[in-house]
Amino acid sequence: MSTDWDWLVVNVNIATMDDAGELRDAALAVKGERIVWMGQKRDLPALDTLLPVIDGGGGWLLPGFVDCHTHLIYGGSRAKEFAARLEGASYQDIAKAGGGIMSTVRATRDASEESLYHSARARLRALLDEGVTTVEIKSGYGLELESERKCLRIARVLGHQMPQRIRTTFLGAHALPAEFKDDADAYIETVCSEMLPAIAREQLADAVDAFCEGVGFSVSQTQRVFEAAKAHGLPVKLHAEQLSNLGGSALAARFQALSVDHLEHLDEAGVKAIKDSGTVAVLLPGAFYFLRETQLPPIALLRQYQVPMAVATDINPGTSPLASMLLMLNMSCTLFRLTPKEALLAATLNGAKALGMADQIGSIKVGKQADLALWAIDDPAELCYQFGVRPLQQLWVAGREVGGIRR
Ligand code: DI6
Ligand code: FE
Repeated sequence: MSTDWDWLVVNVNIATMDDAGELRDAALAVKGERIVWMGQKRDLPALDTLLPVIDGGGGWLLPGFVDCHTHLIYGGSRAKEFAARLEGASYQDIAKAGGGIMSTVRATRDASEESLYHSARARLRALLDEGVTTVEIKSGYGLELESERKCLRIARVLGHQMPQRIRTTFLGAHALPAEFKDDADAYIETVCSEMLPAIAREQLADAVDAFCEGVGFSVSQTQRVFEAAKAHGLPVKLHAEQLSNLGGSALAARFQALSVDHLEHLDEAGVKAIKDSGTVAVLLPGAFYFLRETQLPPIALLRQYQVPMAVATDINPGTSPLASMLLMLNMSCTLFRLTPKEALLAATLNGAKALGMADQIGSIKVGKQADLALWAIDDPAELCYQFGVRPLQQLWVAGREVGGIRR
């Protein structure tokens, strides 16, 4: 066996999140951006003493977490709306009165690029401190071309400036802007024939999403957005079945959507529809918790039909102002009753699937990108079980060290 690698971690256990399962007292070698060797420590060839060797301290190595659903670029705050909800107003009431998403749209349109950049950067940093190495960022608080473009460009800049991998999603069909009041079809036409083509031309989006909901857009409006996305060669995702069941998931399945997200009101027919399309079910326990929903997503059916489940933060100012993947792991177990194993798979490999990146990231496997988190824990379930401590020792993206408390 050759020793053609740049660095090595030893004295570590590995939760691969792949067919190899868990390896104890293992070692892992990286060359450049990739994992090139992994196995039992006793199988390691004699070491070149000049090689940098990292002592894992008997902890656990996991893939970096993938946060596959965020809206983390936005202006303003919705703390006042939070207070109003505590006095009895509902999320839908506030939206109907012009607050909710629309208040964030006004704040985002008015915000300078610099302030949007810095507030988003702080949220990304918080994720980095918890071992998140890939983040999806949606637009959807601009709702007109210039502002949508502004947010997506900032996301691209963050992808260059911050250590994480960033994937962008165009969510022009997030809400109906005031300029199109009572004419959602006309707005969808603008999304499809003006905004999406410009954004695709500038390569500002890696995917296209929509909010298919009573307070969002209908199934047929969503279909038009998906057709436009397809015409531009962009994969689709969907906010579906969050507050009611409109059947958006079945439509998404017909378009081979990467994911359908939220899903509290998904029924068995919807689960059957997505089971064969390779579509990931993205669970967002932060929004469920923050809106104090009572309808649980159909976890037992998703298990029964073997639909891959991912978990993400949904970071946004209205329904999930919670920039913590560890909190989502905890809530996906306490609120949705996922097992810790399911939750960890949901935050790694299945998150990568929901972004169409599972061939490169999301599990620890020879040939994949070395996006790795070293945790000072005795059992991976600790990452789901406790909250408030962050036992992240070291973090790497593409083989480069980018975080952890050992630095
Ligand atoms: N569903 C959500 O939970 C967020 N967007 C969406 O489509 C809420 C966005 C907000 O309230 O600002
Ligand atoms: Fe969302």
